[in-house]
Amino acid sequence: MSVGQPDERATASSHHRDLHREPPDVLQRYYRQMLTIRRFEERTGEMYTRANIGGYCHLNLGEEATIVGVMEALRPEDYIFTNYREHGYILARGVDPGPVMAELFGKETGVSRGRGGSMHLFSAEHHFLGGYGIVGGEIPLAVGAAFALKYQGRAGIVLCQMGDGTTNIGAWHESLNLARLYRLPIVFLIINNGFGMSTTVEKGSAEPDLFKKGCAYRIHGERVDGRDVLATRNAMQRLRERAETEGEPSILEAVSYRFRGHSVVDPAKYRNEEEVQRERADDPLQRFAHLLQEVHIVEPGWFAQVEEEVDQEIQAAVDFATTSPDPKIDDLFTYMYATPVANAAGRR
Ligand SMILES: Cc1ncc(C[n+]2csc(CCOP(=O)(O)OP(=O)(O)O)c2C)c(N)n1
Repeated sequence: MSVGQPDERATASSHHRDLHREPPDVLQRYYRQMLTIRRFEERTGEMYTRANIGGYCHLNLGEEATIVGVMEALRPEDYIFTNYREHGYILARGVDPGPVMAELFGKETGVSRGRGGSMHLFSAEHHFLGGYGIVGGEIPLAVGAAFALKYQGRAGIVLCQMGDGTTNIGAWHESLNLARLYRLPIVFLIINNGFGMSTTVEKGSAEPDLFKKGCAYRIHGERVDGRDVLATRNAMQRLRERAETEGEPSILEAVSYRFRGHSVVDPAKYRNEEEVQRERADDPLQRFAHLLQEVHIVEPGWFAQVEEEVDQEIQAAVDFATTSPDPKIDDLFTYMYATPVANAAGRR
């Protein structure tokens, strides 16, 4: 498996000296956001096994540094499209954990009014345009949004997130072609967490260096250590700038490891325990905590305090979701489509 051992020449990662250049409050914010995603996902897994959440549910455990890194590089005018493994992205975009958890519970107070669930989180106000359950489904839509930005002469770019397995889907290749032909302001973010369900990158892709897969379309690609929040943010900032000012679409491959199974119900029997333990030992959150401690950016007791605050925040989200009302049966088809659909209620 090449995950965790990305091509050194192509992989950027940060060091102690990089930390000294950053304001301490910024670094503390990054840690807090990563911890929020970690705790949110752990509680989500628990809520699923308690049958408070139904349907499909995929967690971002192990991908927290990538998420915070890329989202911190974006601006409010940018738009985000993701696959179904998106809880962390919408939290990092600034949406409260309460309405996100309520959506997973299928409640009326959820970000998609409980009609979407885990795979279809959405907030137009935050320019967060989903959450898609069809592998690769988000990609042509993201390219369309990038086209609209350019056509309307608006500022901003589109971030199009996907998994490693998605790079074998035809729609991605068609989208890359159009993105470069029209010189659209878009960054394609590949989360290389090692697996598309149970299939390794090497078994699924003839070119396992995924960041190179845009070469047929003359699209620049880079690989970054996705467990390194600063390296990921820096790479994303550069590529964002290129997309906006030069109309150069690009690919960013962030390498990490999926700490749990594909979805919450997958026992992941296809991986051996030794590999899982080895990869978990390089936990992005712990790695960042050690760096912060080594460069004396936080006071003793700070981690425990943040831990407590985040736990309380996520508990409040769970309480909000638990006490929120279900959608009314008569309303179940409301908000499903932008325009009226004939006999929608009759299909109940
Ligand atoms: C078009 C389509 N084919 C198959 C599936 C079933 N499926 C769901 S997730 C998945 C694997 C995708 O893996 P990857 O792109 O690496 O994303 P990750 O789950 O690692 O985030 C597959 C095959 C689907 N949802 N849509």
